Amino acid sequence: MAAFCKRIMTRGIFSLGKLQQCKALASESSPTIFSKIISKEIPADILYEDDQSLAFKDVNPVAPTHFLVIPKRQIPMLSQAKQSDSQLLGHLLSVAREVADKEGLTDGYRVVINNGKQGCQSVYHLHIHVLGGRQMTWPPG
Ligand code: TR5
Repeated sequence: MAAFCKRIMTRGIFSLGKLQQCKALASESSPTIFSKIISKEIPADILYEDDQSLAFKDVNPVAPTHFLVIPKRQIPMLSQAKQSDSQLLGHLLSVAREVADKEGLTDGYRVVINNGKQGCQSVYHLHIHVLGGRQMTWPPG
């Protein structure tokens, strides 16, 4: 699909429907602000880093403790993760637990992945939200 999109967008021969699909694909697979945080072009409050992952404080926290765990390799969203990403996905959860411990979230915390439009995802680089330091409610909005 990506090669097809490149072809029709560079040649300018396309149907409107296909163009919309290609634009959506482009925004979901393009590097995001998180790539610049990984490369340190943009500063972030980094809590943990290893060769596969990074954890940093959310710039717009919705809880007293709110940090994100991301893979360094860009997977746009959970629904695009492959079977071969299983180890990495497990690792991200493990990092979330380790950083939550370090941040002192001893009374519990919430782990969230927003996926796609209806999941309210705004940055198309897979990330795990970890929220804590206050009583959560259910269901979420
Ligand atoms: O809505 P989703 O699940 O995609 O979450 C994206 C999260 O990224 C939001 O909670 C934002 O507050 C957070 N975010 C966005 C930016 C940003 C960030 N966290 C840390 N640092 C950030 N920078 C430097 N720039 C952002 N645009």
